Amino acid sequence: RFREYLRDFTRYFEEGTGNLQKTTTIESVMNKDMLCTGVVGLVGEPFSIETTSEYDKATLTYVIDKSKLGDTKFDNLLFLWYDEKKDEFVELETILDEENSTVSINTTHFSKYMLVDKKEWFDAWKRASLYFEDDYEPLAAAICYDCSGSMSGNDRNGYRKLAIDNFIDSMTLTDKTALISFESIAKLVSGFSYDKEELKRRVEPYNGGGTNVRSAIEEAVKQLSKVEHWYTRHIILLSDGDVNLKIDLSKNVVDDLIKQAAEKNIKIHTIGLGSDADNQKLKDCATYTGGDSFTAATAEELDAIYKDLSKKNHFDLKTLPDKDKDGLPDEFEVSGLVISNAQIFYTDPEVQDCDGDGLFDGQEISIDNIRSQYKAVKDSDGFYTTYNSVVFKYIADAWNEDTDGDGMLDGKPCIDITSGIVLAPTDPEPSNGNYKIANGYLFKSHKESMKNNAQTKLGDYLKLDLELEDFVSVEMQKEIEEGIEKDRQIQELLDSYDIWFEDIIEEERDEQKKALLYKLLFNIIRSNGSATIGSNLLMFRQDVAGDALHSQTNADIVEYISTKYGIPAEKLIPFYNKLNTWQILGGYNQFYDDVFKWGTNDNMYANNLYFSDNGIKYVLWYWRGDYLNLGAGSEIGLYYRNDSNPVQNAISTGVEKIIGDEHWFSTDFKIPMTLSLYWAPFLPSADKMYPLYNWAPENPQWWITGFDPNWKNKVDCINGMDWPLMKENLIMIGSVDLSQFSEDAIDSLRNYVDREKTHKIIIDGNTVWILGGHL
Ligand SMILES: [Ca+2]
Ligand SMILES: [Ca+2]
Ligand SMILES: [Ca+2]
Ligand SMILES: [Ca+2]
Repeated sequence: RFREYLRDFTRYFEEGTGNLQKTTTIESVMNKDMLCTGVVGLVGEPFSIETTSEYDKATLTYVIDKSKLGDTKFDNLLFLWYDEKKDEFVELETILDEENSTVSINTTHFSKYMLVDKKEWFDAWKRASLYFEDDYEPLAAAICYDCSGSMSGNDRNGYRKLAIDNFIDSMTLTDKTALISFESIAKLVSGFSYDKEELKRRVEPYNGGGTNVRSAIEEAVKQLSKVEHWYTRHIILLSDGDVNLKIDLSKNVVDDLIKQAAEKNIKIHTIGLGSDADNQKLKDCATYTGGDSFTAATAEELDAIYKDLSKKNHFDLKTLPDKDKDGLPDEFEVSGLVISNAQIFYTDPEVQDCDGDGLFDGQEISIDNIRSQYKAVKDSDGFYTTYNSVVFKYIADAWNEDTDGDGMLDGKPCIDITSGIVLAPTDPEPSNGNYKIANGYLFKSHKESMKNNAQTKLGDYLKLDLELEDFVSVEMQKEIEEGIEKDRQIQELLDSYDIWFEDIIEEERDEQKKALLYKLLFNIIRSNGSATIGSNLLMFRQDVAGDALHSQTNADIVEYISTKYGIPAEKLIPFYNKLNTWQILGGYNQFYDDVFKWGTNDNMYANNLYFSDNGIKYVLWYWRGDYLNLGAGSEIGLYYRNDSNPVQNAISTGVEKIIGDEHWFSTDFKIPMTLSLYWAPFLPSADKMYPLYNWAPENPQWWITGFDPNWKNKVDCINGMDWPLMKENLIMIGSVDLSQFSEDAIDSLRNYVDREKTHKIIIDGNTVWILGGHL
């Protein structure tokens, strides 16, 4: 739908202040930031530009390959930048140099920039402006508030400000308000504005002077005469005194000023405050112009009156018929929803969630933050025409379940239908691709791999399938034989000599034996057989496919014994609680990490996620690395401590005194967890992630692990090179279902993650996703 991308663009900067060349990064956000990618009339790729330098001004220049411009005329190239705060693409003064084929802008800040074909861009806004003018009636309200001396008695406690502030807050984004204060004279406090904060800041009622109502209405009529024709126009007049207008409807007397207001379709709403207000005149003004009139005995009543006025007069798009209750009025779904990049979406008024991604249409294209958009377009005669349209806020594509194509669905977690395994979290940024890796997206590859490789069941223990030759070399065998021969000779020697000689010979023999033993141990550790020894010590078992080794729960142990020895599982239940792996008994502390660090030659990464639930502290302790005999692996463990339990507290404190760091207990309940590990070198040329394992055990876990003994020390020859198995290149994806915990517990985890920036975590509902590696 968009023109061919002009990938051959080159870009450069002319220096501002500071060395911008070196400190600035330019990244294409094509097909990553979908709002920028979808800009109507886009030429080439949109770029995100960031710098760590301070500068006053920089020039951004594109060198254009004219042969690739297609239908776009060079003269029609226009720079836009994306104002994220206002959700608006802003046209920039673009310097065209056709001779040198460059297009430049001067800028004082960096952001997202792109080139568009000016004609296409403005034509799109012309089209967009056609939709709303008939139906859409935002409100323009001129608030005239009395600041005469008598107000000091009538509004001692500042109710005027409260009521006006609340009125301003109730404005929809397309409404606008002007502020006029008056006493003996009227003062324009603010012309029409959308800026609620600025308007509220300016509302500062005071008390002093007379009550010149006429001057206030004059100013209000003047201001309202200037607003665009599609606005409904209102004056909200508050006064506590005389009304210096000639009006008496009972005698058909109407002041010219009020007639003028009525002719301009301005409704005057009036509020008479206190006993001295000229309520009859105020009422006549309102009646003549079609407004409402109120009386307030005390200022306390003002807030309710302003609220009433607001409710009655704000044109609220949300009140239009919405058959499918998806948040979008039917007529907009049919006539089109314009977003800030000038794209127009059409959705089905009878279907809430057109693409079935868990987000209603109105959550993808939102009415909540709509705003007015004006584009002044110069025609060929040099005249400007203003086009107005209402812009909806784009969150994601209502017709695409994965808007940015990163594997995470717009509005719900991705779950495998047949197995029920959770494959990816809800996209935290549905229109901005996240976690790019190996020429693709992490979760896109992960989902594929999970579908093809996920293991759910444990199989057998790893068996030693090695001959002695596998870890004892020919030379060593010779040495051992020689050692035995030497032993025999030494024994003979001992037999024939005096006893005092024995110690020296004994020592010599020990040294030789010791050296041999070390050599043997070293070779065992380096051999494939060592994984068997390590995994059996830890009571690990292989998954059914033999992809990797995993820890088991006592439920797994019962299942294993029952199947292997034909004992019904029920009979094993009495022993169930006794069938614990030592990891359950041991708890966890920093000491294990230190051992791992040693076992991996520091090629490991560990981190802790803390949270608490009902006074009990929890930690998710996770780890990944290349562990010497088990190979590349990762773990997530759930531990807890209850410091109010005296026994636990004594144990923790005791252990902590010895190791100088925290000690935790393994939990006695289990929860659903998955764990996957990949290898992906940090290289631009890397085109895929290599799966080590995808482990989604059907039994819930308190501790999930996976080690692949085939991946250790070094990755053999990929792309014709040997790659070291660095922890950075090990990509971990774990999911832990915390549904068992309270909302507060998940909130405390969220707070912890927000504070600690060292984690790569996605909290999706009750599931926490733990990621690791160069992401
Ligand atoms: Ca609807
Ligand atoms: Ca949807
Ligand atoms: Ca969608
Ligand atoms: Ca996505």
